[in-house]
Amino acid sequence: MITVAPEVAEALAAGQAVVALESTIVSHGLPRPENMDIARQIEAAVREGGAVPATIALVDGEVRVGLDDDALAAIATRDDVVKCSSRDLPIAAARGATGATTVAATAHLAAQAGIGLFATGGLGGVHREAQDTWDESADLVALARTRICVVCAGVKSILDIPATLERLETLGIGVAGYRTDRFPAFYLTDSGHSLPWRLDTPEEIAAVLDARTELGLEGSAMVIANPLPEDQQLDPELHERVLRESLMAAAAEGVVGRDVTPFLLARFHEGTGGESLRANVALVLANARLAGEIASAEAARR
Ligand code: PSU
Ligand code: MN
Repeated sequence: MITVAPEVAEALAAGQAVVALESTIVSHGLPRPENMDIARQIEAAVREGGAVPATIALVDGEVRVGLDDDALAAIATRDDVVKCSSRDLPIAAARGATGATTVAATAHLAAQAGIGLFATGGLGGVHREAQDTWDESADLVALARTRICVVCAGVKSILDIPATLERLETLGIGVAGYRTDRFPAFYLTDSGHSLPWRLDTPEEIAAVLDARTELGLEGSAMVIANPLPEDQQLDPELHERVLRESLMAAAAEGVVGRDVTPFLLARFHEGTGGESLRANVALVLANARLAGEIASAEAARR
């Protein structure tokens, strides 16, 4: 059920650098029609970092690791693309559905295919008011049991960030800042929370990943938090205002379950006059490039 694109399969067989990319950001996280071009830019950023990109999605029931132009276009433009977390994969696959994979589902499939690096925008996590709604992304538990290193700009700023950091700690998911000891907040450079570890080069991160394996801790994920430079972040006041409006709209419209995150991201893209989109693209491209560099550093150690 898993088809690996020839370029990706060859790179893996030769021990070369490969980076997995998720597809929910393309189908549900970015507005159309820009999403298609941005998806290509993300893949190009992985190549700039020295690795082969492998965007993962479900196309007509087939898991594809590495998408050709037609598959990418299907994910970016079709109206029947389902947002698939890990638990949705078997049902969607058996039914022949077309689905975009979240961080949880992508991390799982990447590890199955033997890919160790993964780049995304921001992880899912504990939602605000989760004490009432119990809304916590499956990304967290999936990362707790998956052999992967994820490069991201922290967790999405729509979430309860301190609660998410506590859950990452409980679940045994390693978190380190890239050239910072401050945890980023997706559109914002600094969430106001500090990190226990800071790593400064792709080589240093590759050494940590090797140590993880040697210590028998490779069964869980390592998160590399890569912040947007301050001059590229979303204006914090604009962020605060749009966030408050978006959360109120979600509550008023009764948005629940897997629709919550796409709803809030879409509100941001509308409510900030394109500013959140600009920041989102900038941070994903930076993460894709860094993941490519880490994958290269890892391949060089092999
Ligand atoms: N990062 C982005 N945009 C996105 C997402 C991440 O920059 O759209 C997606 C990822 O696929 C992530 C999902 O796994 O949002 C989280 O959704 P939920 O909160 O429903 O688990
Ligand atoms: Mn949820």
